[in-house]
Amino acid sequence: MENEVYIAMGSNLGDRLSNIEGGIGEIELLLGTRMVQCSSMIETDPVGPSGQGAYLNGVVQISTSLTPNALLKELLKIETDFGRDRANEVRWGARTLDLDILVFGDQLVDQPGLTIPHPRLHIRSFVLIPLCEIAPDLKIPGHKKTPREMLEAFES
Ligand code: A4P
Ligand code: MG
Repeated sequence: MENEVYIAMGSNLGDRLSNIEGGIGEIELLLGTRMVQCSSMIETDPVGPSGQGAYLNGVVQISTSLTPNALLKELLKIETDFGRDRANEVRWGARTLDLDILVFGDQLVDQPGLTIPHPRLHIRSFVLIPLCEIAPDLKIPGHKKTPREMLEAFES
């Protein structure tokens, strides 16, 4: 069985665009997975500790037969391939590549290392702007609002 999955991408260290494009290339190669849509990559002000550079952010939609846990494992591996060093990071600090699962079909996941839908997606404009570009009317499990409505609420 295949699921439609949305992944948020972010980078603010190193060659940001090549980190993100490289990440997309690796996601496309995952077993049982195909790319459906890619948003534009937008430059955003950092949210979190000061002193870090601007981010490039975007969202991709894939269709995959992987399970949520198997996909997370692969995404963590791809982040590491692109130089992510979690051992020396501060929370919400600078990173070469961040891959967060936003939505996984109609599934709700709440485990120690994995929460889906992503718990902060509705308060992050750097996620909502690119998500709205490719899926403004997406039905998000556990949420009443669509991405478009979430962004409107955020902007008002
Ligand atoms: N994890 C749990 N749920 C998920 C999920 N749905 N997708 C676990 C991916 N991972 C998930 O990840 C820590 C652990 O979360 C993982 O090992 C996994 O087991 P992380 O990447 O270190 O956490 P994070 O991404 O730094 O934090 P989080 O909580 O996702 O917050 P944000 O909101 O993504 O903050 N400013 C701008 N402009 N653009 C950004 O992209 N990103 C952050 C990160 C801060 N400021 C930013 C940006
Ligand atoms: Mg992350």
